[in-house]
Amino acid sequence: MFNKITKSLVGAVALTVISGVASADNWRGWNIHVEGYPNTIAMDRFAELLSEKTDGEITLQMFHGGTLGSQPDAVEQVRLGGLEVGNFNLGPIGPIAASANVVSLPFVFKDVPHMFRVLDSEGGQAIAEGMAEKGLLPLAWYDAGARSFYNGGKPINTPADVVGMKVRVMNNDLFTGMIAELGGNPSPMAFAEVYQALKTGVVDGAENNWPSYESTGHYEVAGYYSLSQHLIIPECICINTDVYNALSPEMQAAVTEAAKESALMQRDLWAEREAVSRTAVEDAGVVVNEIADKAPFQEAMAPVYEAYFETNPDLRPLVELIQATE
Ligand code: BDP
Repeated sequence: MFNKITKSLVGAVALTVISGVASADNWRGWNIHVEGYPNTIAMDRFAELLSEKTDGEITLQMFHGGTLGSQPDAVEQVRLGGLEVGNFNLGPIGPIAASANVVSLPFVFKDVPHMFRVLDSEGGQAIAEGMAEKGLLPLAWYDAGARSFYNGGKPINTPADVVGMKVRVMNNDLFTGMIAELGGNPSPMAFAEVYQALKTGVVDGAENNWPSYESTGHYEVAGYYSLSQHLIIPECICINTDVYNALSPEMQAAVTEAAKESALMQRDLWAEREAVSRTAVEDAGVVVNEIADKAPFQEAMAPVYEAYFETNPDLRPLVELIQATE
């Protein structure tokens, strides 16, 4: 009996080796958002699809709510292979991959559909290649809407309203430059710290899209939301480049397919959540204002673009390509 079992076990192991079936890969994934947020739901779906499409050969355990650390730290973790995947905003990736930084130039995209048209074109290809070279291969793009300013004191209508204001930004020189050119005091800070900083007056304001403004509770402590829509930055499901390259072509296709399906789901959920979040904060008493003339904000960004081109002269054509994309 024992012998029989041993024999069949040996046989099974031999078969596994012959057919090249590796033992399951257990991946770990990072996400900053809370339960119920579109990205959280879509990353969980990505994990399910990964198992389904790889017949369980790849499994992904998601860690939501930034429990595995801040976004800049997690970006490094995925690059170095400490984590396999993450849902990242391209803002904090720009300082690492210069081509990915084009999407963080203020007002570079006309609107979200324009951003996706660029990402689906050779522009997106160039951005993706630049990221993959730095160890972060984007499998698919998520929507993160447009970011606008909010603060606790008054509506913002002109750059003069930003003068002297302490504004939290994500870690990226383009964002500190953006606030400085408007006359404000930029304060780069981890996402998790912003609520307390707004509440205690360490900063006067911040900037984000509707869903994050709402899900973080920032609207409770910064009740003026001014529709500047100065940044439209995509997000990725990013994978460590070496992990991806080590997969068989079939596995690579399965992983990419899972990511793309997750992204389609995320974009639908995003559209719904933007409206729901806006209504929720307005019902809670947030004062929302349109900015009648955004031109002064756009014009103030000229030095930010100049500084970017000075450091990255070779990326001028990519920016021009974006601007020329209909
Ligand atoms: C949210 C992004 C998230 C960023 C956050 C921030 O989805 O990745 O960490 O903004 O402002 O919109 O830090």
